[in-house]
Amino acid sequence: MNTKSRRWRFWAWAAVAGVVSAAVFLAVAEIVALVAARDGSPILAVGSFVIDIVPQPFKEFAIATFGEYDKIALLAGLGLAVVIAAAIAGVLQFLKPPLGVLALVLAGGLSLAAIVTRAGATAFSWLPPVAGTIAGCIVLAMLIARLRRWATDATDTAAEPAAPAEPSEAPKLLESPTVHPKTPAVASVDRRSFFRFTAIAGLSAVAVGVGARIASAATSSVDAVRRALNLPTPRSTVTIPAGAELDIPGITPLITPNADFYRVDTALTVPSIDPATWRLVIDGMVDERIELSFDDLVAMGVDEYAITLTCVSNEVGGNLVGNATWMGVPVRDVLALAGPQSGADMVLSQSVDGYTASTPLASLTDDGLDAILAIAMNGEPLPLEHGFPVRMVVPGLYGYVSATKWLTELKVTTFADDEAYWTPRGYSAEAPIKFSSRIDTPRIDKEIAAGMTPIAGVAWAQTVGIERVEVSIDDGDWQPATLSTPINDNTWVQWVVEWDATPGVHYVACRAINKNGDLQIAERVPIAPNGSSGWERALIRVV
Ligand SMILES: Nc1nc2c(c(=O)[nH]1)N[C@H]1C(S)=C(S)[C@@H](COP(=O)(O)O)O[C@H]1N2
Ligand SMILES: [Mo]
Repeated sequence: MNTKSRRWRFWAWAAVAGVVSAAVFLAVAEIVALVAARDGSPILAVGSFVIDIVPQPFKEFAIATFGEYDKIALLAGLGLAVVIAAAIAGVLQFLKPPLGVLALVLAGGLSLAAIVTRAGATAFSWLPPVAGTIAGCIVLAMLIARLRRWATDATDTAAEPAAPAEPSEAPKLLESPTVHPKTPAVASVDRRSFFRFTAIAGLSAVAVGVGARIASAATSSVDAVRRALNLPTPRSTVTIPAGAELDIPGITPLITPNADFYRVDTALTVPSIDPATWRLVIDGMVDERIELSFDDLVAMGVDEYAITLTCVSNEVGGNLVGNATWMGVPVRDVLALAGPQSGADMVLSQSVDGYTASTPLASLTDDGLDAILAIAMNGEPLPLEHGFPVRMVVPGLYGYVSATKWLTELKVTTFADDEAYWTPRGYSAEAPIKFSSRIDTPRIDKEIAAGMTPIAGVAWAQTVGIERVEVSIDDGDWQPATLSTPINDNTWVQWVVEWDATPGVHYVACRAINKNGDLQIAERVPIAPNGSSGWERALIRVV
């Protein structure tokens, strides 16, 4: 073997040793996190940190490209970055110890910073990254020491000038090969020792790391607590009027099942909160700071509400909108316990993971608006990913300024004094939902047969209500659609137009008129800073 390829071989093994050390780092951190501090997982903390700092256009790109898998894509990207950085650390340690160990310490320090600065960091959050760093450094130092011995022996034996570690030493080796009475057997002993340690460290890291993650998922008992939770009987329930649901194949169901309900949040792992220990704090500009337990909240009396939730990121024709029945307590009743002071104009709702939303105080105290703290969704306790045990739901406001999940605090304040999560990230501090309409069927991507075909969809104008939906085919006259009977003005309605489809390609457009007589905004604008607008125009192929 020539010198060059021999050197590359050692570099490659150094890179492998680096990756194995990083795996040991992560595995030890995971197992310590499992035992001592669940929030101390370095990879998740760094991932959450990345979510918070990436610029808005990149976030939109990620959501557009990976959709619901954006978080998996983020973790995969992060994993790749860890592998590359770890490989470099391995090579550094091989070339110039203790450079690689120092790099690992630096990486550990960064993950430590990401962990302890996160909202909800606990007293022992620092332990997992510190333990992981120590273990990773020891393994890296041991593996590379063996690799360097092997490299030196191999070089001696072959009398090649390829001492990979310290090139300055190479001439010496070449000059006096006989002063090192090494035999090929010695080199192979060191080689075996390196391989054995690498394999043991690598395999145990994978086993421990994967085991810890699985155990962590399995023992997050909040899921069991949720399933065992007895919901109170609501004082009033939602009545679904006759004719509320049209019988049309392909139309969105009137009530979105929980499993199909869109999910949008910045949480890399779903927070698990036990309702038994959950507390809601109402503070800020209030007469009295109040703390409520889950039972306190439920004891205030719950009612059922039907409210359609909409995400500011919903594009024209998009599906980041869903309709559910929610069981909850009016926010105004909860705020009244604390007594908001005059001068306040905003409530900053905060989640256990540090997410915040700014909602106008008036939207929460208005008697005519059903802003609620919800504990149930479609007759079940809130699903974990939809905010268990308590979230806010406010009709007429985009989710990011109102629908805080895993709610822990309501801070009565002012728009002048406080800023919510998305405000410095390119979105408006206040954002009422722009009313809109959507075509569900026929689908743009599916040909249909000529003949009578329903064109149908949904339309929403939360707090105001939909008066009319109109459809235009091939830029022809706007014809009124038949509407389903609305549940209330906070929910979407379904609409349908019967169409005699002729073969060819057709444009179908829809627009809504709300009960104030306003026409849906025609101008196409992007989702930032306060929601998309424009009429949906679908191209339908008829054969
Ligand atoms: N804690 C927390 N709550 C949050 C968010 C978040 O990122 N974190 N996202 C908000 C946004 S942007 C929307 S649209 C709604 C979505 O609620 P869903 O996931 O239950 O549909 O939750 C809101 N509540
Ligand atoms: Mo959203």
